[in-house]
Amino acid sequence: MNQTSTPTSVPAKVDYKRIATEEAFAPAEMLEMYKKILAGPDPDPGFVSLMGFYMSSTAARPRHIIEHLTDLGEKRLAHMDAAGIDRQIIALTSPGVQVMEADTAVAFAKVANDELAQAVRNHPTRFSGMVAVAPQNPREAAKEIERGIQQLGLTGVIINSHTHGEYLSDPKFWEIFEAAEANDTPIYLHPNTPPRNMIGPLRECGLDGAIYGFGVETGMHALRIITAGVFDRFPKLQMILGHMGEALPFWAYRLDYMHRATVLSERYESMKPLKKKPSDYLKENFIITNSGVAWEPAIKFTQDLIGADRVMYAMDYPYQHAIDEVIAMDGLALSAEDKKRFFQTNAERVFKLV
Ligand code: 1DF
Ligand code: MN
Repeated sequence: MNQTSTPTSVPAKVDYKRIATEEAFAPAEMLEMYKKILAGPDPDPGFVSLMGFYMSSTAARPRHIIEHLTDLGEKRLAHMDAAGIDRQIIALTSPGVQVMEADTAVAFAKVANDELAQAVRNHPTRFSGMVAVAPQNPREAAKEIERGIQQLGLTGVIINSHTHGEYLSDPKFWEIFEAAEANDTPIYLHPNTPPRNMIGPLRECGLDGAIYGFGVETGMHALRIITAGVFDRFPKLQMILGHMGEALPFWAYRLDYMHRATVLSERYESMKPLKKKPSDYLKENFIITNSGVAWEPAIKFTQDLIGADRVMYAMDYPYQHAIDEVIAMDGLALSAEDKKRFFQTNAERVFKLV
């Protein structure tokens, strides 16, 4: 498996643009702040497991990742050229500001967004960027969405799943959804490690990170947003999920059956009737990327469920920096039209690139 940048071969020239939609960056200043949080009292165990590891390991993959997370210039562009990536949609890496204390998070989100916006201005044909927000302060998050979209020229909002163990299904956060809907911009719900009260059994066997814990936590988060009625309240809101929808497409039948059964039997105060089936929201309010999953059966299954106009390409640079996967995705058995949708035109529509 190609886990670093060493190309095994070179992607062919193709008649579509390759737009990679879940690509990460980290300001060097944020990594310094992370060091302090890690050295402080009782840091979040998921944060220790994830960033504590990447920032201290001397193994090749973590060193490659840390070196390239902070670059928004020539190194990144050279890697994009070598992998045939025309444009990256860049977001503040997980957990972004969400691991910080509220006031610091609000202030640093602005710094990170200014830095990303500057990189996009420097390389307008190669980079686009998403707005990072601090859900710790929903009012400020809503204002930052407006500033990021209307003034900084960013596109989309990145939220790295839970914030100190809290989920966006709680109405206290819904100002954020209101702002995204009002600014007609999608929210990318990106993984985080599971929170303190969930991580135990995953951490003890090494399954808390991107291998599985990310997907369990983020899939559950998306489901909580659906079952809380967020899309009945904000019907135009669009959310993006990576990693083939964190497996939710595969769950769709069971979710629909059991949601209906649970609601009808009035089992939980917290599970109220919805206007539509859970899978209907997946089809109408979600866009799914194949970040981390360069695998044709999963991509085709998801296209069958939610439509080929809702499934987009992502690489997850620098975490899954794998040129052989670009070549594999060029070889997907799709019509020329659907291939172009997957790599290019869906992203252009969703992020308003043209
Ligand atoms: C990892 C994977 C880390 C993804 C990430 O951000 C990330 C990893 C800290 O492999 O530890 O975004 N990913 O999306 O798959
Ligand atoms: Mn990612």
